[in-house]
Amino acid sequence: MIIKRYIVNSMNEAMTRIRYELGKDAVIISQRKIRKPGFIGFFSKKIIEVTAAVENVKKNDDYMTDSIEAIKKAVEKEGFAFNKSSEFKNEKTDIKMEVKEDKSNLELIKEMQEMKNLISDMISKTSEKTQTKSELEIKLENSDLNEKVIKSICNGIKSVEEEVNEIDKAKLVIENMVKISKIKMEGAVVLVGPTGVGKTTTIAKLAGRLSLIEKKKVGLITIDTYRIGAVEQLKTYADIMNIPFRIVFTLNDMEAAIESMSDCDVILIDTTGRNSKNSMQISELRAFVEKVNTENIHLVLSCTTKNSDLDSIIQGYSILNFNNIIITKLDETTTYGSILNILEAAKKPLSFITTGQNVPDDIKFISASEVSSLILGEDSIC
Ligand SMILES: Nc1nc2c(ncn2[C@@H]2O[C@H](COP(=O)(O)OP(=O)(O)O)[C@@H](O)[C@H]2O)c(=O)[nH]1
Ligand SMILES: [Mg+2]
Repeated sequence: MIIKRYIVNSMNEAMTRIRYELGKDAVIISQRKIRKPGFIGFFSKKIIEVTAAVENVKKNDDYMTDSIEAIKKAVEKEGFAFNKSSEFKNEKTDIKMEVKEDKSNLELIKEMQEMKNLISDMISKTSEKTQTKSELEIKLENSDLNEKVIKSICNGIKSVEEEVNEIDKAKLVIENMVKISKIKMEGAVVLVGPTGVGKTTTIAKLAGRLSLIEKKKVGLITIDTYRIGAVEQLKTYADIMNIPFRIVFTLNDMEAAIESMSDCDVILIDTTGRNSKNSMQISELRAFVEKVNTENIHLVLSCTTKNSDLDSIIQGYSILNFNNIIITKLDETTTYGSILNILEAAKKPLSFITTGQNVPDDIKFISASEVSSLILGEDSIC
């Protein structure tokens, strides 16, 4: 037991010092008012003498050192980045300075203990997770499939009867999940989707393929009048390919433009990228699309679209009744989970993928089995 006597001006001061020096388990044994010793003390204000005792003292510094050491050990054990002892020394010095300046030691100790618990919690959760992950789960996660899709694949595997390994089972399940569009490129074909995903470029690629390779009579219409550059871009392609091109400003223009191309096998219609969160803009576009009166509407999405934005984009465009999906910019990624993320979110079949900026070359049909191989990392686009 340690017994200590304090001469203080107030009980507040006594409590602070006792808590600091002896810790929260200390007890006050006695307190009395006294005068400072000597002649001067006789005229001065009374001061207080407090005696306190504690069973087993652990200094605050020791708590801190323990916490830091524990964190350090836990972190070093897991091989985290900050395992340089110098960084810990600095951290310790910083903490001490802070203590001197303003923060209550007890608060600090509490925070350190909480941090310690948090880190060990994190470590145990991470190691639990990695221990139970199979080779397949790692493959699926590495391909950037979202959690929901991974779950569907894992559930699907359970009902595969073929006597093959887990990865081959997943391949079959993915193949089954990927629906490929059977729609023919004839009549009016409309492309819709957010700005910058590659609609105009894709229209040019399709126009090139259909007219130059398949020798079809193709017409081009654009209602992308918002961006001057976009109209110019498509007009240039139409001129090079020598195919009719019309710009549409009003609903009546649309009718007239389609009428003027009635001798074409395919009329490709480019649209403005609309903000899917702005229902006014989408409704405006819907009126144009309805005028076209076609069942050949493709929602164009880039594989680089954030997973978290997919649902709201698809939801926003759903009033246009798109019935196919085109996925662009697959050359810009090395993981292909986004294909299935998009198809699962849209619940519509895939018509084309695009794989670069070259017109007309960088557009492809792809089979479900090719998509499956890409997702499982057995193949790549470029
Ligand atoms: N890397 C890559 N870029 C593409 C692809 N398709 C289009 N782009 C580029 O994406 C940008 C926007 O394309 P654009 O057709 O104007 O998009 P829109 O706003 O949807 O009509 C342009 O720089 C295109 O060259 C693709 O498949 N891969
Ligand atoms: Mg465009």
